[in-house]
Amino acid sequence: MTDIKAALRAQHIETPSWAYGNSGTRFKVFAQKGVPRDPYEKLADAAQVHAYTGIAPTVALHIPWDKVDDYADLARHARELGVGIGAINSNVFQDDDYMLGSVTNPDARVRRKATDHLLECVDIMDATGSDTLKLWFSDGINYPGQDDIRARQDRLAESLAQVYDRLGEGQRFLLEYKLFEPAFYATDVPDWGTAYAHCVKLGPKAQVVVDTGHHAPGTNIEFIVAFLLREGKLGGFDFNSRFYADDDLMVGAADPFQLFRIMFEVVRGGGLDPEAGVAFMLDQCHNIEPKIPGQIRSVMNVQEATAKALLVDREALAAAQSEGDVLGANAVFMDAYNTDVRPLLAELREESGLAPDPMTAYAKSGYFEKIAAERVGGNQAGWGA
Ligand code: LRH
Ligand code: MN
Repeated sequence: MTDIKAALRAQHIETPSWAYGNSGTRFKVFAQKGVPRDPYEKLADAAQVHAYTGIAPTVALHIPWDKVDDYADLARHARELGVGIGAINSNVFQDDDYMLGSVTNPDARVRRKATDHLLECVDIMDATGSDTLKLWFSDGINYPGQDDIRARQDRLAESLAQVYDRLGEGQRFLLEYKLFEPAFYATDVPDWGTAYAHCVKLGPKAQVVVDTGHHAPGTNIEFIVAFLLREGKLGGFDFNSRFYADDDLMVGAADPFQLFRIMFEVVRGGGLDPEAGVAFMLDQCHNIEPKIPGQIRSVMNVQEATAKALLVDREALAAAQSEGDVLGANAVFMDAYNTDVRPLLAELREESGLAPDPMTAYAKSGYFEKIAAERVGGNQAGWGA
């Protein structure tokens, strides 16, 4: 049990700055009380999640949603709050110039503009001490014939190579894939295979990020995780859950068993070891639920799935698998999944000087009432879409 506790204590989940801002769908973005007005307030809210869970010490930024005059000062503010700046997310999906694509756009001027933004994000990594750039491209086409699918891959590869060459010592980028939306016929980085192929061509500083909401229904995501880990190309996760498309709901909320299966392949593949360098990031939107408790619950969902994955009796599983004992092997797997790990995690938190139940402790803290009273006026943060 000590190893399991040690692994759980070392767990590191990164929360996204944009989860603390207003978000919604094309139909409506519902504003909520106490929402941050700037990246400094977003970091303060993220620090609450770390304060009560103990395992969320970094915050991913999104540029320009988190644009500030002095990024080094923002990083200093984060340190004062007891958190750090995590992945820097580029944004080449909200400018009118990118209607027909960003780095894949037929127009070289637009491609230059997009690539320059990606390079600016590396400058921000230098200023904040972040070692990870996360690249997601909304690029794609809506109608057959609209553009040359092959030529767009050439343009993508050219831009990625420029960014790759700009990366400094200890820096890397994670390429994110997504099946569709906002493009509805062909997306230029639609699946793990396309992302993997580009990353293999570029080199060791390029890895793949698995956003759990970006697959076709029925996709076996844990297979992709096992494969990428084996290849040393699993750079990280954008955790969320969904019932239909890219719903960005709380991770584990829609399918906790899938999250367990994913975390089992992470554990089995050595991905939980800090030196494996797998970034466990949340990428979610709390459209109707309170933001900070939503993040706390999400961190706890990953922690519970991880604890169950660590409880799988690997020896018994391997024995049953080698004997071809199908039901026996499945039973070993399900025993772990059906184990209630909440007492173990409550004990772990108390041993780390934390309250056993982060949700109750945060609710009792009065922090929400404080920010709801203080944060009046100004522009609430959002996607700026
Ligand atoms: C795209 C995505 C990407 C982010 C955005 C907030 O759907 O998953 O990771 O840039 O959400
Ligand atoms: Mn994502």
